[in-house]
Amino acid sequence: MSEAEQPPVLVERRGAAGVLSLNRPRALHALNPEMIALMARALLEWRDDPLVSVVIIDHAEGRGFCAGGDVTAARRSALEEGGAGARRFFFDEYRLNHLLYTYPKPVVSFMDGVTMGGGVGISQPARYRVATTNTMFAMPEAAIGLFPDVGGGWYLSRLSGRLGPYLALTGARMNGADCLWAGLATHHLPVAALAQAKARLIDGEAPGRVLGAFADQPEEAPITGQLIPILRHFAKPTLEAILASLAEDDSDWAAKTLATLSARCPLTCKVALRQMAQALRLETFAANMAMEYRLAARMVMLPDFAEGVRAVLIDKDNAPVWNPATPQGVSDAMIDAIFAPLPADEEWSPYE
Ligand code: QUE
Repeated sequence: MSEAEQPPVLVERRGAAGVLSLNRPRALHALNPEMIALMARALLEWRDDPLVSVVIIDHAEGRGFCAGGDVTAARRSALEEGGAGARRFFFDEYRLNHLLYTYPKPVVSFMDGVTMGGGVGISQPARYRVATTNTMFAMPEAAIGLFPDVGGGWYLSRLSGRLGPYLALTGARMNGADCLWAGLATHHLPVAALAQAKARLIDGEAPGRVLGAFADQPEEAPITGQLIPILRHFAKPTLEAILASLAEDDSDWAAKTLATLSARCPLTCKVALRQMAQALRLETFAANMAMEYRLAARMVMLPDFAEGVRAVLIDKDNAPVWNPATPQGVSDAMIDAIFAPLPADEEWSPYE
């Protein structure tokens, strides 16, 4: 069968496991509406299927795990049809994220490769999260004028120190050892052990036992060398204060981080900082996803999203022109409007 004839998620019950294998290798398994629908339908079915005791989420072939969501399609929807399709995509994607977060059976995600944006959204809600030497974790939405969605506000705001705002604003990459250190992964496995680990899950062995049996101790996490400057600068209360703090630090790290932040979308950065602060105060993941959906419904229609996707993924010039162009140009009133409730009939709600 050629790739065109294969479904973009391979859905299979194998032994005790329901297996969801992302299968869009030419897009690094970035999620499209069909993939969301296939996963949601299988998970709703398996929820009440006594033959399924564990769910595995991985990628089928080639490099993995999942590069994000189909943001070029969302951009097209925003530019050509008022964003209805993009809003439907985010609505359904967040329902899938929430279904996984509240799933009554153990879910095991294998972050064996690039795990960005939408890939974070389907791996972080899993009770067991496996990192490897291939893991490259990032929330890079500030580069495309979006914001760290798919539960990003919930997960990032709950990381230690000021790691969350640092990752949200810079889009910095974390490797498998970093993910294990931060708690974004529960286990680190050798790539050579993944097939055996999955086979034992399919045999019905308890996930904690299986992963514990294969887990290894990775090299020291590189992120641990940056925690002090991250804490010092990213504890500042505003984007302007973070930038000023970095500018006063004459280290190479500060200069590099300042250069990175100066290229990021100012509107996204301000939205993300407020999102981190608010998400930490929310009691439920559902409330977090309802908040994120308000942000997504607004942000997708703003010029920065179309411009960011153009610059990074379409023209690949990596030279977006942001509007507003500076942090000072982004007023509190603009941020307030993005966080405001939607009309009641447009608000997000989870599956029953
Ligand atoms: C920010 C993002 C995404 C991104 C890069 C960013 C994103 C996304 C992709 C992506 C990458 C490779 C592909 C693809 C999509 O890149 O969401 O189809 O082949 O999906 O800086 O949010």
